[in-house]
Amino acid sequence: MSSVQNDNLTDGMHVMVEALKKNGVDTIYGVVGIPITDLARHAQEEGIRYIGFRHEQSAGNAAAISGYLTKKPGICLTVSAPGFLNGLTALANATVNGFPMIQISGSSDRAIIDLQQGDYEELDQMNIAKPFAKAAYRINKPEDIAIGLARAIRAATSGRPGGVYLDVTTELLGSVIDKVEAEKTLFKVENPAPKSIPSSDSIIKALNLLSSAKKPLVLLGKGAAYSQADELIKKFLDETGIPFLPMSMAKGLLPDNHPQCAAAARSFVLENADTVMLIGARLNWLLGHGKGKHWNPDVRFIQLEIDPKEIDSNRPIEAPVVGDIESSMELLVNGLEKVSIKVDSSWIENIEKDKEINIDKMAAKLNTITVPLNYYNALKIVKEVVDSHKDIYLVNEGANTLDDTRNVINMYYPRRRLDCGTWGVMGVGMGFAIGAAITSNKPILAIEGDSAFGFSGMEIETICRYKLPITIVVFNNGGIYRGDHENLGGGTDPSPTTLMATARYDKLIEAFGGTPYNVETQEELKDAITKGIESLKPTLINCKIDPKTGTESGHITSLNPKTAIKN
Ligand code: OXT
Ligand code: ADP
Ligand code: MG
Repeated sequence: MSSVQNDNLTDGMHVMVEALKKNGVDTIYGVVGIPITDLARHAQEEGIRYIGFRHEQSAGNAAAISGYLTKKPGICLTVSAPGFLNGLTALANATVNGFPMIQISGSSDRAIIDLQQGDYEELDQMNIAKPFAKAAYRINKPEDIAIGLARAIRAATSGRPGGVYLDVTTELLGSVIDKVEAEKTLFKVENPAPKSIPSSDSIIKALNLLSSAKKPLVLLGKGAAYSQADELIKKFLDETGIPFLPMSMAKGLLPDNHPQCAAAARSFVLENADTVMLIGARLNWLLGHGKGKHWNPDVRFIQLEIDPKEIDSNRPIEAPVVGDIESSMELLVNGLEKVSIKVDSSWIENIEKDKEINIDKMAAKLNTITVPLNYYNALKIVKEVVDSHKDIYLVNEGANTLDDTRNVINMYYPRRRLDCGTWGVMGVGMGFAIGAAITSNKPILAIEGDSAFGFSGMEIETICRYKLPITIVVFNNGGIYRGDHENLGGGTDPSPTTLMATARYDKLIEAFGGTPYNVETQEELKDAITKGIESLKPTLINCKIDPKTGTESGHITSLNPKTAIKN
């Protein structure tokens, strides 16, 4: 190692590792190179697990999802300029989704960067990171490392969590400091995400509003899942009998087959609820901004939210409860004895009726056999396997592959469904799968569109290198949305949405010693997924799907400019 380390002296790199250890960081996800290779080596030497990726975006996604699952910031380590930029998409995605993560990036010589004199991998990284991160800091002196890390940890985890950028210059990593002096600077951050207790007035107002409702609905978002207030949320719903609708990543907070779950009557409950209590969910595009034809125009809102700026963002919120969800739920549960919340029996009955209609429609799709398979009859098999492996983590991305999987596959435990989230971003798949496997030590099933898989597919080498229990199913319909589009210009080039339907994605994992399957029938799919999951070994299943099934953009066709849709 090039760094200084003798009896009296140490350097920035060693101090950084000590500061990370002191704060309980047990894993770093990254890609090494100048100037952070020795930092990764030394972290490993000191017992921090280092997971090396093939691309920084996946390392960042792994860090972000580990942050979501643990409430501790996931750490991503990147090299300067291009490595930093590769990781930045994941950092931005973490910020948009509210996942706590810290991207620590090496950077080149400030003096040269500031005069734009053309340094190796020159880039003014901190200023570029600022608009994409919740906060951005640079550490310039070794004696500031512990403070810099503390600022990053607090910013990532307190309030609405998010991605934090931490710039460490080559000079800092190599700068020498007296060991005793360095030791004195180290500390563990005390209570990084303090409780935020809502006012008692806001709790009373929320409960009163609920008690005046006839057709109440609780909308659970991934903020509720993140808060880990699972028992309190369950108690509140059990005691009040209010139906609930989970957003995608909140599925499983209470089991999807819970009698109060209204997922299969989504439109009906949104159109008809007279009072909606949002728990850790934003009224953004995924909820039609809380207005328009999918909403009861007279609906009254309660919102449990940690960020006061989120309140009234799209619709006026009559009863904001600003605080952390755990504290808020505790007060709400305790307040239940003082109010009478009665859900109209006709509301429950009508939800049941709507659910039954949709469940019958769904059953018809699941039970129709086609050759080749389509999304639904393939997902019927995935559903059966998940139903007998309820604790599994499900990673999911694509368009039809995403939307159909979300609706068909029941989740049974909190924080088990990990997907494209707020941005609908492709490329999170392998990073999320790896981050979830490392964090949970449990089997992971990734259901991937063939396009979606391509964004992070090379990480199957990472999966094999670390021998992770990840089973990947590629729904290969030969395209982005569909595989049967023509080149409108009549030329021989494939259309913009076309991919190779004949591709054998299973062959890729063979190169790295994983287990390949190529399947075309329900029986083959069931056998392959079951064996993959139970083997606890890296497995990739290429599942042929009819290129003619699927719709443009999955369930969000309507977001395309109207004239452009060619289904
Ligand atoms: O109530 P009603 O009657 O309305 O019925 C609803 C439910 O009640 C009912 N339902 C059920 N019925 C019975 N049983 C059960 N269990 C049940 N559950 C629900 O079903 C209906 C419909 O329910 P749904 O879907 O919840 O309702 P709705 O109204 O659609 O919900 C609205 C939304 C917005 C909440 C929901 O649709 C949603 O969450 N959508 C997320 C969409 C999303 O994020 N999509 C990803 C982005 S698409 C696109 O951008 C893609 N790109 C471009 C690109 C991206 N994204 N990123 C980057 C970095 N570069 C480029 C690309 C390249 S996707 C994509 C790749 C696509 O190709 P692939 O090969 O990967 O994938 P394939 O499409 O498979 O080929
Ligand atoms: P979804 O996509 O599932 O609807 P969003 O990401 O849009 O969820 O919303 C999650 C919301 O939860 C964010 O506004 C975020 O500020 C909030 N949130 C996150 N963690 C907490 C918490 N511990 N307490 C209260 N609110 C939280
Ligand atoms: Mg596809």
